[in-house]
Amino acid sequence: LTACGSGGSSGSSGGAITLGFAQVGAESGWRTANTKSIQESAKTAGIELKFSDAQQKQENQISAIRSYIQQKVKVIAFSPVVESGWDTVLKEAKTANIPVILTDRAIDSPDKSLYKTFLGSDFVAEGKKAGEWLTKEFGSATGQVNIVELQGTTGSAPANDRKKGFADVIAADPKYKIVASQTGEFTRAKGKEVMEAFLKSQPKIDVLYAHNDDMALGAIEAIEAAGKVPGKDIKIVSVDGVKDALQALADGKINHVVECNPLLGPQLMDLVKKVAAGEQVPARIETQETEFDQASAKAALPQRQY
Ligand code: GYE
Repeated sequence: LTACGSGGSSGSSGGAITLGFAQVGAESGWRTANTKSIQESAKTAGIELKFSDAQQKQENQISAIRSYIQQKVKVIAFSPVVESGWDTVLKEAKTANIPVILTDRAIDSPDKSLYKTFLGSDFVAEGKKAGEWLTKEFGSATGQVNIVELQGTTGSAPANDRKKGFADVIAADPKYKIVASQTGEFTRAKGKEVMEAFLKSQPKIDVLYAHNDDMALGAIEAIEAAGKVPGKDIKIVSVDGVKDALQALADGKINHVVECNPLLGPQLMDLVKKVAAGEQVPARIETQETEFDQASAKAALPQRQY
């Protein structure tokens, strides 16, 4: 046995910051990339990560947060599955003096003292970008433009905000009409299922707006199965920018993709260190992102990590 002089080698008790992270689930390619980014950057930053997957259920996230409070982690971070209903559990964290960081999705609580910062995208801006692409693409169309919309998880910030941003832009011209809009829960399977129903109930669909790529990719299967050509008979715009969607864009099956960056891990770990040290952090940190058309998707694909 060696003397204890070098210390610290026995792992977690050597002063490493413990972070409890309550993830939404594994519903999409975006989410998988986000989880990987968080796990890898925690490791790089020397932060001890306790990670849970809520399978898109708020009650699971609440119990994960409660267990992190009980375990006395140093910092809690989470991506809230829906916007409402967090005050009680966040007050419990506050009482226990555990700082909370929101990542990716916001909450609608007016009490801003319940969390230190919110790191993530501007989802209203993303919806607007999708709407702007559409109004350009169909600018010279003379008749009514029939739009179907696949919404994200009901009550989630990205579903609410992407719907709103898009609606605000297309409201400028009454020829744009959302003829059907339903949740596809941000998954491929549900996107396919709901698109099948849209294709049966709607005699004429000009364009699909999907709140994420996975639902668009599921919908493409439904469109092809119905004997139609995605990207031509029905134009498609979606949000995220995962590899499979950029490939579909390069292949002409999707027409436009608005990027939402899932690689939040490194920035999150910086914030964790700062709030653990009691430092002030900005109340809102926005992610930088772009948009893809066919040419830029082809250019981006070889280096795309997710
Ligand atoms: O767009 C979707 C995922 O909250 C931004 O959640 C995230 C969204 C993302 O399931 O693919």
